[in-house]
Amino acid sequence: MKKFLARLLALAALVAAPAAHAITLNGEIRNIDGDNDGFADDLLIQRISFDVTAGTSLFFDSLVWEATGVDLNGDGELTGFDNYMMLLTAGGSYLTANDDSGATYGDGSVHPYDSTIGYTFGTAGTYVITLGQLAYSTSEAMQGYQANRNYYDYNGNNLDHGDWRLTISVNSGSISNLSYSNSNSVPDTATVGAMLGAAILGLAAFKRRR
Ligand SMILES: [Ca+2]
Ligand SMILES: [Ca+2]
Ligand SMILES: [Ca+2]
Ligand SMILES: [Ca+2]
Repeated sequence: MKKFLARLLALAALVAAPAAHAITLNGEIRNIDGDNDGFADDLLIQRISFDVTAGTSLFFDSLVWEATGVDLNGDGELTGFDNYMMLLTAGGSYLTANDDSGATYGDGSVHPYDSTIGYTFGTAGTYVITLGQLAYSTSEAMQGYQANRNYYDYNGNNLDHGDWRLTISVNSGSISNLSYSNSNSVPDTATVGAMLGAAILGLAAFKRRR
C-alpha cells in the first residue's frame, strides 16, 4: 500500500510539473564604441540577465553559423561567426563557458561552432548569459564588449555585424525577468517582454492569414 501511494504521489508530481518550454531571443553583435574613445572599434558581447528559482535547469542553445547558405533564423541575411558563451552570476563570478558543442543541432544549427551550455542553478538569484565572438574574458563579459577588436564574418562576407539566435530551454524550475539590450534590435530592456509577446502574436496572426 505504501509502495502504491508513493507511486501515486510520484505520478501526481509528474502531472503537476510544468511542461518544458523554450524561449527564443534574436540579436546581433557589431562594433560599438564601448570604451567611449570616439571610435566604434570595440566588439559587442551580448549580455542577457535573468532570475531563476533554486534547482532550475536550463539549456542555452545558440545558432550563429549559417554555413550552408540557408537563412536559418529567417532574418534575410547570411552571417556567421565562431561564437562563445559564458554564464556568470550577476556579480561577475564565472560559472561555466562553452566554445563549440556537439549538442547544438536541436535548434537548427548546422555547425558545431555554435556553442551550448546546460546548467542547473543550485541557488535562486540573478544570473547573466553572454554571447560573443571567440574568445573573451570574464571581465570583458561583464563590461559587455571587447576593446579594440573588429567584427569579422566567418567567410569574408562584407557584413559589419553578426546575427545570433539563442534558444533557452527550461527543463525544470522557472526563469523570469529576462532582460537584454541590443543596440540595434531592442531599444529598451523594459519592453523586451512586450515586444516578444507582440512578435509572437504577430507571427501567429500572420500564420493564420496564410
Ligand atoms: Ca572605442
Ligand atoms: Ca540569417
Ligand atoms: Ca544550436
Ligand atoms: Ca564556437
